[in-house]
Amino acid sequence: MLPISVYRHLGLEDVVHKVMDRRRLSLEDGLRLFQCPDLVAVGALAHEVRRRLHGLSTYYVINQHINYSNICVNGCLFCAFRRRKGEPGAFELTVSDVAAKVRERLSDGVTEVHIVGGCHPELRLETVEAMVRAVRRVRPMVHIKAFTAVEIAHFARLEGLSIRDVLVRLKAAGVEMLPGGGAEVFSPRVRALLCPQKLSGEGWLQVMREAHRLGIKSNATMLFGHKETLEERLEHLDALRRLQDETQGFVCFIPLPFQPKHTEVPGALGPTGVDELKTIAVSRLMLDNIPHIKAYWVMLGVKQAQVALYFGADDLDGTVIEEKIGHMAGAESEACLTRQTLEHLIQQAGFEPVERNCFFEHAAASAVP
Ligand code: V47
Repeated sequence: MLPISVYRHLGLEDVVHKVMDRRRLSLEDGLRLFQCPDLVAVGALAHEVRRRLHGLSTYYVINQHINYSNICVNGCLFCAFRRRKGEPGAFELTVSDVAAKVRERLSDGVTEVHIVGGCHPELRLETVEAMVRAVRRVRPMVHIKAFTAVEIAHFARLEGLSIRDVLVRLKAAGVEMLPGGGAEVFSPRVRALLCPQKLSGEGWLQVMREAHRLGIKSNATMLFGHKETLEERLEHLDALRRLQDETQGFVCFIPLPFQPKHTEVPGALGPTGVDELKTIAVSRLMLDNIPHIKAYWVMLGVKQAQVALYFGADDLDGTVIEEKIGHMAGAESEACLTRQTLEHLIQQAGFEPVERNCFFEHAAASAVP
């Protein structure tokens, strides 16, 4: 951390004392951090917390993303991935296509398969259950992280089932964890502007609450740098923090910088580099009960993700292999990274690479071949 006189000069001495005493920051504290002109001072404070929690360990995962379909009824303006059924570029994989994608990577040491799609108007729950079972058959020991809270609520509506029943069925099929997507920002104002058809913020939190109660851990995200205010970002973080107090079910938080290309958000450019780093740092400082912060290289770019390790992030995500959501929105990052590249990025930044599974257990200690 920088000398306390620096923080005194910036009017943040009380915030530093709260962080050092492990006291919770208020939304007002968060706003002062966001408004602080000294990025390095805010980053150094977040780095202090990151060092306290994880030392120099920096996590990565050998994973495979699979999108089973981009057909979606929601029409979110920030999403360049979605298509209507029959529109050029729309796709949907069959159960055997999904199995084939997993089979193609059998020699890669993948420990996590991450499966998400759109809110398809007809795809039945039994089909997605079959996809999960097929992944499990092809790769019995892999961890399956699948379906956002938005997809879960969509399956429930389509099938006339409760959220709980959908989660119970997917868990029985082999889903072990939910990814953090679909949260966007919870603000009803922003959702009315950008994704009025989508599950509400309250609905997203309720799905996660049910999942956590069933023993299904999850991640959480925040899409930032579009139409939201700093206050709305902080309210989003606070809502996650309050649910985490209740359930302890969130493993990792992922701030997702908005990629504007090919989207329909009027006038939005996406966050600047400084805003990305400050948002990661403020997230680390506000989310005192969520253990991990991910610098998702796909959306940040590999170089910025590496720098983010000094601004509160302790995870780089993984090999990914085939990413569509960010790249269809113009993300300029690589399509995939190798284990060697991830380890090099971490080591070159002065940290210690630790291969993890989706629960952040050391991968070597888990029973994955
Ligand atoms: O839900 C959509 C977001 C999410 C854009 O849980 C966009 O481990 C930026 O959630 N610009 C999907 N973001 C990605 C995601 C994720 C990724 C990696 C790991 C995990 C995890 C979760 O991407 C969507 C949406 O919030 N998104 N469009 C865009 N134009």
